[in-house]
Amino acid sequence: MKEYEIYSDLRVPVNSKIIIRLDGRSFHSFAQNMELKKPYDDNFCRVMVNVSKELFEEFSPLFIYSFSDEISILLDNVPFNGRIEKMNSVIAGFASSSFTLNYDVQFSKAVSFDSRVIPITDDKIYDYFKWRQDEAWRNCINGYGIHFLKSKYSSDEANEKINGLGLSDIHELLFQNGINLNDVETWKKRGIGVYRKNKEVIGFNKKKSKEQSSYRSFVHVDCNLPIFSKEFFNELF
Ligand SMILES: Nc1nc2c(ncn2[C@@H]2O[C@H](COP(=O)(O)OP(=O)(O)O)[C@@H](O)[C@H]2O)c(=O)[nH]1
Ligand SMILES: [Mg+2]
Repeated sequence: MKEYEIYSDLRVPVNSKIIIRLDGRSFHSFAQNMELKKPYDDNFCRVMVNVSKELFEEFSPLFIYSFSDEISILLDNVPFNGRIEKMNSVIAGFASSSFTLNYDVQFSKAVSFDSRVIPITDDKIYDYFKWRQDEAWRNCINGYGIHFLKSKYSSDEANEKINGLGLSDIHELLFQNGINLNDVETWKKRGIGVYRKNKEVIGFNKKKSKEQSSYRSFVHVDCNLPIFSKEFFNELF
């Protein structure tokens, strides 16, 4: 019967880079059921950061980027010999259970993430992450915008109003009403990155009888990302 498993050999080339993007399934309903704070719920974001960190430790990617309910994982050491079914199912499963383990409140319905594999070439890595970071920014403005409008109008009216506004109109509307997005925390506007960073450690060299410095890498969660540039990724790897 093994020959019936016709998709199990679908692979990406092992020497290539890929991005795996996870997205929470029906997290709009999850947010409603769990009464998450709007537009940003600190505890939900803490959990997503922990999931990203655990994914980093488990699959050793080059870079992870997360905002809202999505996580993009850039891998150069393609796991599972590049088998797509295996990568999508294991990594989505890992994220779902990590999310559940990290949540401090029990929920009644199981959560899940969908997962997709995106082959990527070096020259497109910046474009990909810039695309997702622009989405994080749009999400931030819209999130604050709809939250403000719903405090003034009915839900239907607020939705109707926001649909007629561009991003700069929403920015202006918020500003006129005392909400300055410049003062909002960077992670809400630009998302969160996880990557390896070098740290200098001072040790004592017994043979030479003197202190000596060396570098050790550690997993860094960056809540103060810059606006992505090509240089950011050139410095990273
Ligand atoms: N209240 C709240 N909701 C959030 C937060 N982060 C993500 N969400 C919800 O998650 C959804 C993610 O968008 P999307 O993936 O398109 O919706 P889905 O298909 O229902 O998962 C948003 O629409 C929000 O409803 C948060 O910090 N607070
Ligand atoms: Mg989702």
